[in-house]
Amino acid sequence: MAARKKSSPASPAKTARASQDNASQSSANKADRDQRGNGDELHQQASGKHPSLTTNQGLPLSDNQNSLRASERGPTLLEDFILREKITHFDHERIPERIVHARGSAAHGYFELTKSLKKYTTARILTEVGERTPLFCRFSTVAGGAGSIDTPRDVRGFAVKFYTQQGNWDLVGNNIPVFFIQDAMKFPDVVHSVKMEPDRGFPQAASAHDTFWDFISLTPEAMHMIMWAMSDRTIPRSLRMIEGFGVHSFRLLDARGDSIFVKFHWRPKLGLQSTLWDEAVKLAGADPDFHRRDLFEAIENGDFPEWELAVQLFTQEQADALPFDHLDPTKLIPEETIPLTVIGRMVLDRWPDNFFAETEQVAFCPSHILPGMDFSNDPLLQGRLFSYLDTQLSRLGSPNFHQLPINAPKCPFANQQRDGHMQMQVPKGRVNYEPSSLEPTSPRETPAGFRSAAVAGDDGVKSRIRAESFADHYSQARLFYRSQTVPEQAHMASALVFELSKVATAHVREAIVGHLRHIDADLAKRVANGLGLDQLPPAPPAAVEPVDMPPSPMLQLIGKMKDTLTGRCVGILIDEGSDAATLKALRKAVEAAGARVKIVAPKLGGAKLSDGKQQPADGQLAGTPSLVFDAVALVLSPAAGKRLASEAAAIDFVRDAFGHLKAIALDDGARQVLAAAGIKPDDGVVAADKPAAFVKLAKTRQWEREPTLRTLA
Ligand code: HDE
Repeated sequence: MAARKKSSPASPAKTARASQDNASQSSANKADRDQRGNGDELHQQASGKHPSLTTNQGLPLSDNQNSLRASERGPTLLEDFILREKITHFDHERIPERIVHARGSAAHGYFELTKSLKKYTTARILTEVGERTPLFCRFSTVAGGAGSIDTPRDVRGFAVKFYTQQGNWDLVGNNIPVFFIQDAMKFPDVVHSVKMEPDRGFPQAASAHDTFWDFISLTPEAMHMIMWAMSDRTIPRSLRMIEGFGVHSFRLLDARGDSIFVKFHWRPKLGLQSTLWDEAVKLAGADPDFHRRDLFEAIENGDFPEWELAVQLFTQEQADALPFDHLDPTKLIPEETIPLTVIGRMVLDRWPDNFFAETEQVAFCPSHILPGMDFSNDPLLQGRLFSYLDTQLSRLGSPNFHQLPINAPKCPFANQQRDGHMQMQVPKGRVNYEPSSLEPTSPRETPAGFRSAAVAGDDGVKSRIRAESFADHYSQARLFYRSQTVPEQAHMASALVFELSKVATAHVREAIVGHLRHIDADLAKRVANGLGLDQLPPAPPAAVEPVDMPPSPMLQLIGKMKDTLTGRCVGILIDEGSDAATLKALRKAVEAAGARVKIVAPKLGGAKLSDGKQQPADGQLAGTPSLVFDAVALVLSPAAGKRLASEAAAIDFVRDAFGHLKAIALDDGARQVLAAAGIKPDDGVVAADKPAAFVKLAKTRQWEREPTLRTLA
C-alpha cells in the first residue's frame, strides 16, 4: 500500500495526462455507474426497499465494490478502513470445529407431552400434558470433519436442546443405545483411533483403518457397540428415519426427592430405514449433503419429521435384578425386559435461519438438566459432565457463549457471574455478589430450584478400578447379533469383512476375529472366510464367559421398518415422447401414498410428453442417479428407450436401483434400458401401468433379491 502523492504544480505534459486520466476516470465511473445502476434496479425489482449497507459501526457506505486506491491503477491505501474491516472480519469467520460430531444438521421444533410423569418428577416439561416446549435438534456424524460426507459408516449424534420454563434441558444422545467404552478416561483414545491417522492425515470420516481396529482389538468392552456399528444402523437412509437414545441411565425425582431411573428413547414416526453399503458409498459422491438436503427439503415441503419420546423407568430393585449393570454404558436394557412408555412427541418444523449462528454455535451439554432430574453414576456420563463445557469454552471462545441466541434459555435467567470476553448483557446496579442486602431485586436461591438426589454412596475405597459388574463384554454383543434377521446378520458379517479388509496389519484383523468367536462361532467363521484366513485365530481370554440371553426382536432394524412410502421420494425417468397418462397415474399413486415424486430427464428442461406438453425435470440424469430415490420408474417411448439403452447414466440409473433392492416400474420402451443393463427382471420389477402394484413394492426393499446379486459374507 502507498501513501497519496503530494500535489505539485502541473507541467503541460502532466496536465495532458491528467486530463486523459480524468477522461478515462469519468468513463470508468460511467461504466461503473451503469453497472451499479443496473444492479440496483435489479435489486429493487427483487425485493423493494433495502436498508443502507453500513460498516459495523453503522457508517453508511456508498461503494461496496472498490477499495480505495491512490489513483485509478495505483496501489490500495492503508487508509481504507472499510476494506480492512471487511477483510479482517472475513479472516476470522471460522472457529474450531467440534473435535467429534463436527458435521451436523439441525432444525427447530417443539416437544409436546402426551403422558404425564407427575408421579415421578417435578420437571415441568414431563408433567404438563399438551404443553409445547420449543427445541433445537442437531444430528451429526462423529468421526469426519465439518466438511465431510453425510453417509459414512458412523454413529449419528442426536442432540436435543429443550428451552423449558425451568431452564434448558439438553438430551445429548446417539442413534445407538450403547457406547464403545465404559470409562471417560478412554474417550480421547477411542476418538484418536477412529479419526484420520496423525502421520498421514487420512482416512477422513471412516473407521475402516488400522488405528481404529487396533484400539478395538485391545478393548473387548467395545464389542457390543461394534456389533451395532457394523449393522445398517450406521448407514441410515435419512436422519428422519433414525432412533435416538440417551444411552445412560438418568434419574427422575419427585417432590419428596424420591427417585427412579430412566432411559430415554426417540422413535421416528417414519420407521427406521437404512441404505445398503454400496449405496452409501456411491451416495457420498453423488450427494455429499444427502442427509442435510433430505432434512431441509422435508421441512421446506411441510413434511415435518416427528419422533416419539419414550422412557424406560425402573427402580433400584429392578436394576439390582438385571443380569448386568445398568451403569455400564456398553449395556442396554432390552425393551422386552423393561418396556417403553411413550410420553410425548417431537416435531421439527423450522430450518435454521443461519447455519453458523445456530447449527454451528449451538452448545449441548449433558449437565443441562432440570429440577426433578439427576444423573446416575455411569462413569462415562460422569466424564461427559465435565467435557462439554470445557470444549465449548475453547470452541466458542468465551465463557459467555450461553448468551448467544441459540444457547440462551428462553426463561428468565440471572446470577452474579460477570464480565469475560464478549459479554453481551449490561448488568445493572452495585450488587454482583450473593448474599446481599443492598438491592431488593438481585437474584436469590429458590426452594423450587435444582436439588441432587439424596442417594447414599457405597462405602468403597478410593481407587482407579473397573467394577466387576462391568466385566461381561460379549453377552450383549451376542444378544444383538442373534436378534437380527438373516439379511441383517449377513450385512454385519460383510461390513466386518469390508472394514477389516482395509486393515493392513494382519495381527489386528486376526485379533478381531478372535473376539468374534466369543460372540457367535458362525459370525467368526464368516468373517474369517471373507478375509481368507485358513484357520480361526484363537479367542482371547474372556473375563466372564458370555451367556445366551433370549433374543430381542426390538433390536432389529428391518423389524422396525414400516411398510410405507410416507416421507420417501420416488424418481421417474422420462425423455421425449414419454407416455403422459402413465406418468400421471404413477405420480398420483405415489403421492397418494405420501411420497414425493421427482422427475429426471436427460435435459434439465425436461421433455415433451406424448400429449405434446412440456414436462420440466427436477434433475438432470447424469447428476441425479437413482441412489437418491427410494424407488424408481422409467417411462420411455420406444425411441427414447433405444437411445438411453446406450447411455451410461441411464444404465447406471436402473442397475443401481436394482442393485440397491429398490422397486422398479417400467414401460415397454424402458425395458430396453433394463436389458442393456443386463438385468433379468424379478418380482420387484413391475409394469409402469400398474401403479398400485408399484406402490406396494416400493414401500419396502426387495430383500429376496439380495442373495441373487452379491456375495455376502
Ligand atoms: Fe459426546 N462430546 N462425549 N457423546 N457428544 C461432544 O461436545 C464426550 C458421548 C454426543 O451436536 C463434544 O460440544 C465424552 C456419548 C453428541 O453439538 C465433547 C464422552 C454420547 C455430540 C464430547 C462422550 C455422546 C457430542 C464435542 C465420553 C451419546 C454432538 C463437541 C465420556 C449419549 C453435540 C461438543 C452437538 C459432542 C465429549 C461420549 C453424544 C468433546 C468425553 C456416550 C450427540 O465435549
